[in-house]
Amino acid sequence: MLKIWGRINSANVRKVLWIAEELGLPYASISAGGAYGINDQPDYLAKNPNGVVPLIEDDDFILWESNAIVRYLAAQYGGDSGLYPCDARIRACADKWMDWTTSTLTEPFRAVVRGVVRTAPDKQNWAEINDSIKTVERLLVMVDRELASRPYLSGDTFGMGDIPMGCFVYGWFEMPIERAEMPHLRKWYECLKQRPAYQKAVMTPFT
Ligand SMILES: N[C@@H](CCC(=O)N[C@@H](CS)C(=O)NCC(=O)O)C(=O)O
Repeated sequence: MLKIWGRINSANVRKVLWIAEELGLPYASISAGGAYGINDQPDYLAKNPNGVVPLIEDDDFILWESNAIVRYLAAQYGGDSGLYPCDARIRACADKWMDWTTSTLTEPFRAVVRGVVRTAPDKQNWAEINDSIKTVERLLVMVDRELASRPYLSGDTFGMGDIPMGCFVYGWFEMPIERAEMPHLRKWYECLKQRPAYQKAVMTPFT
């Protein structure tokens, strides 16, 4: 059975749980990282020398790097679901949003989560947090614009291109912060919230 290593409150782990749920794959979720540890142990490091989560074991196939895992599972088990688009151009656009989420959005987003959710209220530095919120907002405006002209980041139908951003957007809308109005982003998020796989894998306590 597919094994998914990683604490479920990590956005990168949520991506993998979500695609597994979308595909209806049976899997075992193994807590690791953060307070669970394990990811600094030799056995784990032998599988992922980066010492981070997520990691999957699909029989004897081991893979780390969350977007690569989402692509692999969608390609290997997606059949004609469209989760892994066949058309090279549609797939390239999905890839673009997946990689942009990781390369550009993740760091400023993490700064907001660290400041708001993972820092005790009496230690929070709102000047710094607000700077990070502004950076994230400036980036999300690009996503809002994209979603003005198409229903999904994967194109006309839901697909792997929606998965990384969908995991971050959950945190964005659930954190107790003031947010600029982004109607297309909000509409897309409301749409994702209707998906049983999103409810189960992503909409878990935001800690
Ligand atoms: N680029 C990697 C980043 C993985 C990463 O930074 N994972 C974080 C959690 S989101 C981690 O393992 N942090 C250490 C820990 O949780 O102990 C990926 O997308 O898989």
